[in-house]
Amino acid sequence: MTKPRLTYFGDIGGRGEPIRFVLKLANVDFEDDLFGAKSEEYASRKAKGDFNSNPTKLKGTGGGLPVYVEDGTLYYESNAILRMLGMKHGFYSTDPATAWEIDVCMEKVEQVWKHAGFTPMTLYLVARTTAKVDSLADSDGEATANLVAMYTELAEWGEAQLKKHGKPFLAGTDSPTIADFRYIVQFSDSIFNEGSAIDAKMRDKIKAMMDDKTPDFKKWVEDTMLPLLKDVRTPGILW
Ligand SMILES: N[C@@H](CCC(=O)N[C@@H](CS)C(=O)NCC(=O)O)C(=O)O
Repeated sequence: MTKPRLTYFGDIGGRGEPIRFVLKLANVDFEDDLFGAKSEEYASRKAKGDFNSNPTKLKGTGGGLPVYVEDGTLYYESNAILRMLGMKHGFYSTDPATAWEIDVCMEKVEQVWKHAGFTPMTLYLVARTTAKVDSLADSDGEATANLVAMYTELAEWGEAQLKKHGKPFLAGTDSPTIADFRYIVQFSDSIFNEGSAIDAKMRDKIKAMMDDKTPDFKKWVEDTMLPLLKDVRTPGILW
């Protein structure tokens, strides 16, 4: 039987890494189909329509990553994939109110990103590496301001969740769910990652903001989630 296959960028955690956490923690034998975001392989496979599940190619019917293939079916939309796999492997809930709590956390990440393919992390890094391209330059500090605003909003929102529930995990559960996996990646890959493409000065700035404003959330990152994920994090991720 063909193994399930998850296709995503190898250098970015983003929307793919939370799905890997589920698969790895559930000991699923899957093919981790990775390539660089700027690789030839990505460009040619995308041009061939490899990631598009819908022959009409209508906008909103796939084409972006990640995609997940199991038993010949290609699944797209990261949160929908997480729900399907979370349900299958015990990281979602059959209780409607808890499912809502979990969904709200996952939606928060997409809301903050405005559902865009290019996140504030991407734009911050692009502004730094291609500063000579005028339209992307961060001369007025817009990309930096957006990055700090994104982290502040996510951390404050996470802090409020933890305070509201008084439980170890974000959606008010006693065990980790896809809500935690979806949320942590923005912190575990970019801020709490020595090898991150985000510079150390910025990482320290965000950590200081968390010390100051969101201490419970910082504890959730450092004491709850990082130890839980230490054996399943993908090496080499840059943000
Ligand atoms: N709503 C989709 C968004 C997919 C998406 O935009 N993915 C980005 C990477 S995180 C991507 O593939 N961008 C490049 C492209 O669409 O060519 C999801 O959550 O899966």
